Amino acid sequence: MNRHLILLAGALASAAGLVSCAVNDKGIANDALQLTFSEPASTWEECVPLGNGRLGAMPDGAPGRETIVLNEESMWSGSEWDPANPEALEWLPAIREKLREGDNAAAQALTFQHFTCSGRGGENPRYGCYQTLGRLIIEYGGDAAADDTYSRRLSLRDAVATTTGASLLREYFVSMADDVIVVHLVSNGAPLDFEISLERPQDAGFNREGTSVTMQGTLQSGEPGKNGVSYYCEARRISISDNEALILLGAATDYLAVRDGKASDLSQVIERVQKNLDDASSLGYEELRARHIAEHRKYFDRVSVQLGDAPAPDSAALYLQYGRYLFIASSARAVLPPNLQGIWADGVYTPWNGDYHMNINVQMNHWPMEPGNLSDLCGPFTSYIEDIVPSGERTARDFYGTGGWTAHVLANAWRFTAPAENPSWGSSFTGGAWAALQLWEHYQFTLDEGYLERIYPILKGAAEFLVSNLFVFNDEGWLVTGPSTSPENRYRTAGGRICSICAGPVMDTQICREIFAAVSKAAEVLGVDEEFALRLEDAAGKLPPMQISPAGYLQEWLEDYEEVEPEHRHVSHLFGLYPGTSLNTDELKAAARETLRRRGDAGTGWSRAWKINFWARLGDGNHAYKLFKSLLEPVRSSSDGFVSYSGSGAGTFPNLFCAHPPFQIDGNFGGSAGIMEMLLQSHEVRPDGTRVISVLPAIPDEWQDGSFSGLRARGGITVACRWRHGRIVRLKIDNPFNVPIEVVRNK
Ligand code: FUC
Repeated sequence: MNRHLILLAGALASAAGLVSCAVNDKGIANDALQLTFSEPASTWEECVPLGNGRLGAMPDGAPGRETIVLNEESMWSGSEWDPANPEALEWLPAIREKLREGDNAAAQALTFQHFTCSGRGGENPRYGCYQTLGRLIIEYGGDAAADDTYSRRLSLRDAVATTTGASLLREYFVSMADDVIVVHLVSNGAPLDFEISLERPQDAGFNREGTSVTMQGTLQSGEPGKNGVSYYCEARRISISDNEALILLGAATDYLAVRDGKASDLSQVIERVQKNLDDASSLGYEELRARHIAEHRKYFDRVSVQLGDAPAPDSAALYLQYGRYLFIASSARAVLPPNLQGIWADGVYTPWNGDYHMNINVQMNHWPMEPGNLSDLCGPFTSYIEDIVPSGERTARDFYGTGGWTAHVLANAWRFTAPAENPSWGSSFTGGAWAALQLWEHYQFTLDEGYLERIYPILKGAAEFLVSNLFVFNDEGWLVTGPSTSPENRYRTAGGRICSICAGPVMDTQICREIFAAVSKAAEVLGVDEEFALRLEDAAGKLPPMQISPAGYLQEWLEDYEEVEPEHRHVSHLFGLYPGTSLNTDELKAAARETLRRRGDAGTGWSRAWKINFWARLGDGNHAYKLFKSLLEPVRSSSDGFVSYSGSGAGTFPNLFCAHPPFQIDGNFGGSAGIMEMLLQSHEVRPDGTRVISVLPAIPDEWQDGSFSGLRARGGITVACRWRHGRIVRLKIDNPFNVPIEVVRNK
């Protein structure tokens, strides 16, 4: 067998292990909510993730020299800078004129030349990069080889990982209650013998004092003479008896002080970390563990799901719950929202800087939050968006000469909102409005008016920016965005030129329509801004119509251009199908179906995850399930790259992390949300305001039997359902606000 096949066989074996572990004769019982492995992790993507939102840890379970990859959510290099480019605003009218004339190639040339930020974007050292904190190394003495009794496990319900074998029992968790990383070691043979150390390839100084090891340093700010974020990390070794020991690790940074321009004092950070460690060590292991599990279960136990009775269907329940698990573990105590790798990065230079891409990724990271009954974890994303709005206002003013706020594609911990780098992808400016719509979802699910009041300025500012930037495109008076792109896709002009820049990409039009509608509705609920709402309604009436190509698909652009890559990973023009709601007629849904057929079922990890949601919204459970299986395609990383059946490397790593590739967490979240969307939908509202609660709208033939409870629907509603032989036998709808609803039982 050549190396490629050996690796592939290994990947399949692990994936099979994951699936079977989730099943017992009662379906997915709580004790089945785990990932199990019979060997130590040989790659990072086999390590299980633990986290409390702020701190992340991934132990490899190695017998002799164990490595635990560490993360702290605010390990960001770089610093804030003003990326204004005075040329941009000067050239904007000329670029728009070229777009109006239909000379997109000329508009593109001008945009590339003049309409991008100063100092580039993600390539600027000041843009920075999310970085791993480092590694905790545990070296075990004695005979440490993995034996027959070896196994590794992650319990999703406990948020505790375990390694057994070689006479050593190891447990690991990142305490949700006490904010430290905990490793517990028990030897049932010879007395414990181990050493701990910390590692980091750069910007780190190390110290060892008694039973503690420490690491501290300052990340590069990217600006000469200016300090970046400083961090402190300490690991303590606590001996309980000859056979039992504890390792406690704490870490923090001064990110907030640096970001907010306040005096930063690392000694305060150190004090905080040491207080956490003191408090945790005074508790004792059993109590630490019990407090952690109780805090985690407060979130995790709200939803239970069982799907079908064969191993493969149950992998969908496991995937759904794993998405919820990752969301809790990357949000609970967080200040920042999960980035492209959540809080589980293994490098100083993370892919795409580990930032917040705004043209699908950061929004997808939040899709499972509301339906998955984790609404109360909306804090990090809400405050992140609040924090970037002033920068987005400057971007609106400096680049477009308008009010409101906007964010383009790249966003980071330093409030970057400008059009970045290459306008072929960087010039899309609906990222901010899309993010605002995700916040609006929180209101729709919870009906929390206090929250709506808080986010109303964000919604309004996003709409204000767009409505002020629409320009009249043709004699019919269509109002369009531009210069813009249909995220990361390209088309051929009539003259055969390959272009990306255009006016009025369909996704932008849909986002305008949906943010305008959201703001009108929000203004009505809050009893404010009647006139502004009328202005938005008027503009919405002038947006271009959705156009269906003679070939039956929904057009991605105003013209029916030939696509350069018909199977492109982004399916931006179906924004209005999911997460949006404006593609809501039978005709548009039929066109969306044809669009999806042409796009195909492959793509990057997150692209497959998005397609599960699309097919669920189209009510096609079998196709949604096909996409889920394609998302689950086993992938293994090796020195040869990412190995998978289809050769694309996209799918799922042995630890169930989504493979873009490389690991990108958006696909986990999008896939988890997709399975929920197959079980329950609540986006439709009848003209009289009645909300449609659609139960089992898109389940595959394989899920003849199943149940779920705790899934949330818009309107503050919680639903539980059981079905047997393809028929609903129990349905419980908890509607505490007595929202007018129409329940559609699809089975
Ligand atoms: C978007 C996608 C890429 C990748 C990157 C982080 O730009 O088009 O596929 O996911 O974000």
